[in-house]
Amino acid sequence: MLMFSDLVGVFGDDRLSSMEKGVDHAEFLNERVIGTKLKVLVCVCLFSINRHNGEAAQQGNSDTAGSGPEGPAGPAGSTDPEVPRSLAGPPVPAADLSGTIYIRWGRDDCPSTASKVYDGVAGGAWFDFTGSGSNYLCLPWDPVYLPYQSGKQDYRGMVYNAEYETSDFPPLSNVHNYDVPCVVCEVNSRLKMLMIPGTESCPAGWIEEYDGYLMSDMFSRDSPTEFVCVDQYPDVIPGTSADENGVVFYPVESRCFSNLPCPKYVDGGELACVVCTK
Ligand SMILES: [Ca+2]
Ligand SMILES: [Ca+2]
Ligand SMILES: [Ca+2]
Repeated sequence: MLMFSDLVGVFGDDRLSSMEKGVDHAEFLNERVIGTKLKVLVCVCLFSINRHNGEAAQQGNSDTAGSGPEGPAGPAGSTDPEVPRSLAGPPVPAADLSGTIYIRWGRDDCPSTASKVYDGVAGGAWFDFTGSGSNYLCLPWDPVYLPYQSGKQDYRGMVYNAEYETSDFPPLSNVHNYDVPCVVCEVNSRLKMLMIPGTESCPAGWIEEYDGYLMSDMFSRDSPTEFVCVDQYPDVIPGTSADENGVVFYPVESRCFSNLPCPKYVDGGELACVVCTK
């Protein structure tokens, strides 16, 4: 049971002084309840005024953009700007949303449709090894090493230079055994890049970057390479005509043994290719 003495520590001096003047206990408690209700009423009124002011301000803003029916309440959010930013990812400048890159194999210059990122020397895994990677690499002329273990270790992949293997292919026989340059080209005004094998022209609406011959390692290797498009007019790295192999670039023929749509595809025809952007 609540004792009068217990109230001494709860109510202020005015309340205590009125009790000291003879207000009985029940009357005092009744006044206390009414006072509490008044406080609640004041809080509700203040909340309503604040809310009304907020809605009025919001209405004022929406009026400038045109008014409409009030939509459903959205999910609870945070005013902390870092919360929605982390959910949506960092803002990306519009300029970074456009552009693409490609490697022009066999050249150290980009076509007029693109700009050079860097040029270098083609490389890859040794043609007769069964391991390491299978893709051709465009290695920069000036490598920079992180701290490395000196000497040659067995538990490694291995990268070598690249050579054209085109002695029996008249259009490119002049570059046979020369090492292969490459260049990475950047296109800022188009988003998409596509290498199309089997043709030397791009579909309508696409821009041709370069065309040439489809190439890969020869068919009988234990470790195949990828297919890439080597420029129709390839350059060479001067002074590299020695037959040193490394990773090698051979022309690629279409064959009609199975189900290519021949005779549109020529049995034994070295395939063209084109790199297109859009
Ligand atoms: Ca060579
Ligand atoms: Ca060779
Ligand atoms: Ca042929």
